[in-house]
Order: sequence, then structure tokens, then C-alpha cells
Amino acid sequence: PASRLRVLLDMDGVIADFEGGFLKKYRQRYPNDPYISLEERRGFWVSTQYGELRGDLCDKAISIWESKNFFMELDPIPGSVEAVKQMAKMKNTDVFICTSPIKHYAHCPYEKYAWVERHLGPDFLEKVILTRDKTIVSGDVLIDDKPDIFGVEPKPSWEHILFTACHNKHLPASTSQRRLLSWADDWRGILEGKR
Ligand code: DGP
Repeated sequence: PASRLRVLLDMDGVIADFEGGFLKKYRQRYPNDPYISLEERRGFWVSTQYGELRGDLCDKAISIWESKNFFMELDPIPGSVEAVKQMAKMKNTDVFICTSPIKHYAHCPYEKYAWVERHLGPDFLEKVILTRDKTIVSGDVLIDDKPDIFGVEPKPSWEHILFTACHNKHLPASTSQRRLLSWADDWRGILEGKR
């Protein structure tokens, strides 16, 4: 029997534009405070870089993604919705969305489901995995923009494909980590290579 390929897709930074949504709402809410352009972003944690810019900006950054409607109103990453829908229709392919909600749970988990329903359709609600530890989820590939993904499982079953984002594009080319540069890049080739 042909074995199926299981693809895990991160949400923020891969399917939904967390960085762009953050910067837009941060500048609207704090127009008189300094900000970090997407070109200047370094490091995965937005609040860390804002805190280094000025101490009080760490909490101001956090206030943005803890606000109601932040996750709901994120734009899709260009090409993501079409790619995910096409991937899910491929033969012998199971696609899951594997995303870590923030610990301020008032809005984020609900809004992530609502986003998936709105942009990918109600059938995709079956495919949502909310976890703070992606290493315990099994799959063949995990497409994620976070460079370092660790958890209780020292040997995750998936190969991590680093999705290029503003905060990771300057990292030196790693021999162990392959990249997907964008949804215009050859994601089909990566998947076919894993079968
Ligand atoms: P994931 O992309 O699934 O690994 O989830 C990471 C989440 O954390 C995502 O919603 C983006 C968010 N995030 C980005 N920067 C920070 C930060 O500085 N602090 C916190 N708490 N969350 C952040």
C-alpha cells in the first residue's frame, strides 16, 4: 500500500502574516514610538528586539498580539492559501496546520480557527493542531519559519524546512536545514523528494 506523506504547516509567518500584521497595528497604536522595519528584523522573538530598542517597547509589542482581532485580521502570506489548498488536494498527501498559540489565550486560539475557516474553508478545521511542542507531533515535513524548534522529543519524525521570513533571511546557510524561500518556491519538489 502506498504510504501517505504527512505535511505539517506552521501558521504564523508561513500561512498568516504575523510580522506584517504586527508592524501595522504597532505603528497605528504607538505612532510616536520607534519601530523596527521588516528589513531590520532579526531574531524570532519580536518582543526581544523591541525590548533591546527601548525597554518599555517589549510590553508594548506584546500588547499588540494579545489584543482582540490581532490574529483574526492577519493577511495571508502571498500565495499561501492557494498552495495549501493545492497541497491538500494532492494524492496520498495529508496536510495539517501545526501552530503554537500564545499563552494569553483570551483571543488567539479562537481567532486561529476562525482564520482557517475564513481563508481555507470549514473542512480545514479538521486539520488544525494547536500545540506548544511541535516535536511530539509526527510528520514527514514541518514547514516553519522558526529556526530552532525544540521540545520533549529529541528526535522528531519530521524534517524541518525553514520557511524564509524577515527575521531569518540573514541567517547563514545551514548544511542541515533546507529552506523554502516563499510559496513561489518549489514546495512540490520538496514534497516529492520526501515520498
Ligand atoms: P509558531 O509560529 O507556531 O512557532 O508560534 C509562535 C508564536 O509566537 C506566533 O504567534 C508568533 C509569536 N511571537 C512572535 N514573537 C513573539 C514574542 O516575542 N513573544 C511571544 N510571546 N510570542 C511571539
